[in-house]
Parts: sequence; C-alpha cells; structure tokens
Amino acid sequence: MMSEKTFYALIVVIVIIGGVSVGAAYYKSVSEISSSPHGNGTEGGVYYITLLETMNNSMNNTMQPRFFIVSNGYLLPAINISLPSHTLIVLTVISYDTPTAGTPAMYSNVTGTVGNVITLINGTSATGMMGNSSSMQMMGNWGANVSSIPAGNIAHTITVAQIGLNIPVEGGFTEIAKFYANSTGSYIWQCMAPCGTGPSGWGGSMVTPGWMTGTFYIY
Ligand SMILES: [Cu+2]
Repeated sequence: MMSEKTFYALIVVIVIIGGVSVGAAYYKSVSEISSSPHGNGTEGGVYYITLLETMNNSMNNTMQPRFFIVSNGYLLPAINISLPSHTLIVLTVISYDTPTAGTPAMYSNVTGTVGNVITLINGTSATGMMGNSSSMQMMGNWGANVSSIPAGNIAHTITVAQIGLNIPVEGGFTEIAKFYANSTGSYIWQCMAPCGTGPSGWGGSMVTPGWMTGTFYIY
C-alpha cells in the first residue's frame, strides 16, 4: 500500500512534468512565430520575405506607424527578422503611409542591396497597361529600379548600419530590395526617419522593438 506521503510526492512529480511539457510546447509555438515566420522562406535558393507598414497603430493613446512581417495570413510585429546568410534575400516592403518630415538626406541613398538599387512600384498609378500601347510595359511604367528616394518622399527607412544596409521606404509605394546578409549574428534595424513621438520625433515607435526598430537575426 502506498503511503500518503508517497502518493502526494507522486502527484507533485506528475504536476511538475506536466507543467514543463505545457511550458515547452508554449515556448515552441511562440518562438516559431517570432523567429521563423510561416509564409516566408527559401524557394529555389532565394529567400522571400514581405514587410508591410501602416501609419495609424495605437500606442499609449497615440497613433503611430509600424512595420509588420506578412506571414501566412497574419501581420506579425517585425521585432525579430530572421534571414539566412549567404542567400539572395528578396525583401518586399509595402507601405501605406505618407512622407515623414525631417528625414536626413543621407538616408536617401539605397545601400547594401544588389547594385545599390531597389525596385520602386507606385501604389496609386501602378498598372501593367499604360500609354497608347496594348503591350505590357512592366518595367517602364509599373516599376523602376532606383538608387535613391528624395528625402521629402521618404516615410521610413529600414537601416541596418552594421551591415551597410539602407532601404529608404517611399510612403504609399511597394519596393523590392534584393540583398545578401553574409555575416551571421544579431543586428539592430532602425528607421532613420523621425516618425515617432516627441519634439524630435524619436520617441514612441522609433524606440519600440517591433514598431520602427528591431533585430535582424542572420543565421
Ligand atoms: Cu519610421
């Protein structure tokens, strides 16, 4: 016959094992969401990822801009952007926003991408059928490779100073940036357009991970 003491000890052990298992399962699901977004990934040796940016997201009774990772039908906070090293990364950035005043001119130039250009697609007049021709004029009218965005048109930037990457984001446009990230590790990404709160515009979203800053985790 099991003593009362042994019985309770057994119950405690079972509860602890159960708790750890539930905890591990929870940790796994959370870490999968934050570090390995579904819906993005490598196809044919190319890694595809899409970010979306919207202007009016509620933070402490203020409305502020925010970047999300588009993932399997969800918008996940862009806290931790995981990217493979030594792989061509095709980053699509969709911005529903307007220019941010006071963006320093030095962030106009595209750097760190293949050819130091991005493909810029006008969100309001984009069409594959323009002009008097019935043929598709994709690259002529639909999107163009540009090496800079005028500072006055920049809504935000995706800047990773440590790897020399600067992608100025034009409000209301879609952009496609291709680049390689060959040094593994964690690097801060930061918007350099002062789009946050406070007199300098450097509060709120600008200093909050998953809004206008976060981490590039290169593995
Ligand atoms: Cu910004």
